Amino acid sequence: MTPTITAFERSPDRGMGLSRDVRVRWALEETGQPYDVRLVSFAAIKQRTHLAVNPFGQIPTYEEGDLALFESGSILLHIAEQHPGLLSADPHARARAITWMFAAVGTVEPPILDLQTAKFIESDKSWADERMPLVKDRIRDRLRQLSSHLGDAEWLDGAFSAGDLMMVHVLLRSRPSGLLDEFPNLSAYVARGEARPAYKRAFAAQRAAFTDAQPPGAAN
Ligand SMILES: N[C@@H](CCC(=O)N[C@@H](CS)C(=O)NCC(=O)O)C(=O)O
Repeated sequence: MTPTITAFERSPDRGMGLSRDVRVRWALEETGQPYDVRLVSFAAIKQRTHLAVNPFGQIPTYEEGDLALFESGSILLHIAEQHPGLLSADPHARARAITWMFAAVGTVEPPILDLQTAKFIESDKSWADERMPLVKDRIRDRLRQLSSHLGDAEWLDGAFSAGDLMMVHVLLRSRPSGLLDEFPNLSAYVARGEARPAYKRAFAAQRAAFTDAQPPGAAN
């Protein structure tokens, strides 16, 4: 059965590929699965129909028959477990890839999200400027640790996996700040992810949804 995912009809990232439906689209593309997209507004995700699928009123969601999931990590794991391509058949390699998925969302993503909170929600506070270097340094700490682990390797643990997919997408969110560029091996790692045909298809699909939603000229 073809799954249906949700994505913003007008993504706040203006089609830059940062919204979390992209990681789900990417996983579906890597595993060669067709999918449908239900484009939703910010208002719609706070309403009862969407809250029945995601109680936190967020995208992405994933519906497949009578299965309804939320949380991009859980959705990715479900896709990777159902279809070959993102998790090794070797139980240990598989467990390590899942560990990297958790590391991406649980350890690397939080400080990156904190920077967005600092920029977009707290910037008018009297203490905002003072806090900013601390926020950025917390990201640097994680990037430095990840950079040191990755070294010259192509992917985090052998072949490309669901762990790399999640990590690359999480790291993409740190690029606009310039912090990713401070770690050339991580920049190159992200670029390798972006160069994958499946990523390109996922990115293009998300961007098309954004561009289609804009009045002519508005996306420039
Ligand atoms: N931990 C969740 C986070 C989901 C999330 O924050 N989604 C954003 C879009 S990328 C959203 O829906 N934001 C709207 C809101 O939180 O009101 C996941 O990984 O799926």
